[in-house]
Amino acid sequence: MTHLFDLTGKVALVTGATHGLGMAMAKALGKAGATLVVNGNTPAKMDTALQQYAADGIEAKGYLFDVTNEELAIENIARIEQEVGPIAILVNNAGMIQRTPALEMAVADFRKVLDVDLTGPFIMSKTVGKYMVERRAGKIINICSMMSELGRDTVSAYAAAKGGLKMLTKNLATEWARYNVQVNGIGPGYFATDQTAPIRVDGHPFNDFIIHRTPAGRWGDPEDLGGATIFLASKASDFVNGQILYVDGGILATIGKPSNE
Ligand code: GCO
Ligand code: CA
Repeated sequence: MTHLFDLTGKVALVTGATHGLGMAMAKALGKAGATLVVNGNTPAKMDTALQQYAADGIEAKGYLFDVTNEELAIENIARIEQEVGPIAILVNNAGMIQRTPALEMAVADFRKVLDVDLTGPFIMSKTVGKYMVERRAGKIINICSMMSELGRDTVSAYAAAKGGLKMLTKNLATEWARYNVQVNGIGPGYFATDQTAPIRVDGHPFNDFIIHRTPAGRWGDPEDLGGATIFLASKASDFVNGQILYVDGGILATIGKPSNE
């Protein structure tokens, strides 16, 4: 059975993989045998990241470019295809969040979040998808969020973008399933990363709230995403199309419980 999950020889490109969930998912793919290509947008972060991959026994190649710039995406994808090999797996992970109440949110900031979290994945999927459709083979994994399903104070742009990314996933799955390209998503619950560091500090009311609100009773460890990532990147999911696999410790399964229980 294990050959179903074997990624040996497959080129996997993970965007925003210089840290956090992107790095954890990329490492899981690397450990399953994939040849890793790491995208980032900050030169200093890339150097450290490649050392961290190497320390884990994973040889990764880094490509620095902004996923919201179509011209750069086209150019860099062509280079990766030439220099590393045909991209078999694309993980659209690069993203950003801004926590501001809607009434105070500048429209320019709203647009920026939409650009990074939704238009970026579209640009990358379109660019890599062109090669995948031609080859009649490919796996695209869009990193969604609890905010693909739920709202919360201060994250209007992020929720709009992640809800949109869920529907982009279903739409691309619809268009490309006939070409043997599977487009699916992962919806992480609340994970211990840099992104959540400001709301995770001990004593912060949100920290206690999340632990209480999550049936598993804890923040996710980035390594908890490895299995879902390998599944959606491998032969095991060849007839799975347009699904969002929520890895959330049970958050979406429940309405929650009173705060004193
Ligand atoms: C927030 C968090 C979330 C998480 C994650 C939840 O402020 O609510 O940062 O947005 O990062 O995406 O699934
Ligand atoms: Ca991040």
